[in-house]
Amino acid sequence: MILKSDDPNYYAHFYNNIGDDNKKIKILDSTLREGEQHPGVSFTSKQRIQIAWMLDSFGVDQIEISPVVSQDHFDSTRTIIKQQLKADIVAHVRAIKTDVDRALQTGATWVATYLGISDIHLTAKLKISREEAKRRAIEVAEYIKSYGLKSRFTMEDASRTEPSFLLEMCKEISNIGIERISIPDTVGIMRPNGMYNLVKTIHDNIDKTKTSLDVHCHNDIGLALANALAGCEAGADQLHTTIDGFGERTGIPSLAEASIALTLIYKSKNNFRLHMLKDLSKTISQYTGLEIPESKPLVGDSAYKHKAGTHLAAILRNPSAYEIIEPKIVGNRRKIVFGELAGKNGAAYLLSLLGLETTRSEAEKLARGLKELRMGDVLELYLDDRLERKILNEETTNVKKE
Ligand code: HCA
Ligand code: CU
Repeated sequence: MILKSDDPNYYAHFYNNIGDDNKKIKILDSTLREGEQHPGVSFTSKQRIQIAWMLDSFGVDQIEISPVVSQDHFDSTRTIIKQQLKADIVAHVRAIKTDVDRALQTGATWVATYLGISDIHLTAKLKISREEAKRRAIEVAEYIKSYGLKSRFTMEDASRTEPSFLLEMCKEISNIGIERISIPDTVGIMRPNGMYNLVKTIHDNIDKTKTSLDVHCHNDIGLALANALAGCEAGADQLHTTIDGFGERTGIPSLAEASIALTLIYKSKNNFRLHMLKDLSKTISQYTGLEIPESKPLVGDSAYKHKAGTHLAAILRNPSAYEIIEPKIVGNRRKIVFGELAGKNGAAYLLSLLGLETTRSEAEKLARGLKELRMGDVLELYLDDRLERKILNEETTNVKKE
């Protein structure tokens, strides 16, 4: 257990009910499949291979890619499988035999098939009955097993599927020996407690020695990660992410947020190379041309920027006052902003960086001057290692007594 005196986050962990015995929750990253479904995103084959290497080196458990989108995707999948990465490469296809055949041709050992089973998907998309959907699912699942492949079956639109039909489908698929079932909230309509109930019902009713559960939650109301984590609390042991959360519409949880949530506030055991997170995010932004919002948690440029005078005063003594995890852990950097909100402590620190000692009234004068400039933020500074040492060792923020 974490020692109270050492850890400023101690009481938060106490409320979060964190012990040392928390189960491992795995991550499947779907940047190469769901991520490419984001409007405007299309990777080159080279980029896909590089992303797969990076994700593998980061330490995700599974990497998902669709080999059926185009010949180019097929070739990328085949090449990625040939790299013999540590992560499982999951070929994601429709629940159709010909798609499974195509996955087989890539050399895949893991295949995920998906089938929309809510009434709206059955009528508006597939134009088949529930009975036909069940027949198709069983046929494809048995087909996959006949090749000795490991596989996942996705109950697409699970959150809007009639509960007894959903359960019946899950039981059938589990009995065939399919290793994983994905329970997606395809349209992002769940609240955390609802996702918990949905996953718990399935988890309580399937043979857990045969089948484990994935959760795949969409972010249409901004609850994707909260819902995915609730699903894991209810019994799922793997959640889906993409780098920066790209995906259909508003996407799914971001790898950075999910991996830090699991590590920091779920204490799920893993070997993630968290320091790669900022670079992963930068690489994806470069490849997609989509900018990472400043305020993006953990990897955004303002995730570790401190501005208000009261915050600066505390940060300059001990960054834990306003940071739950150090920026270098996720490969990001701490910045301080001097301007109209800097206050006398910020002003005194600014002067101390220039080698000037300040009295209280001088510091107050400078703080007032910064306000009267009416220029908002005047200066931003990275607190690199050298400056951080200055904060922590030299008490530079102490204003001289007059
Ligand atoms: C899709 C649907 C899917 C599948 C999720 C999964 C969803 O775009 O093919 O296979 O776990 O959100 O339901 O992404
Ligand atoms: Cu999805």
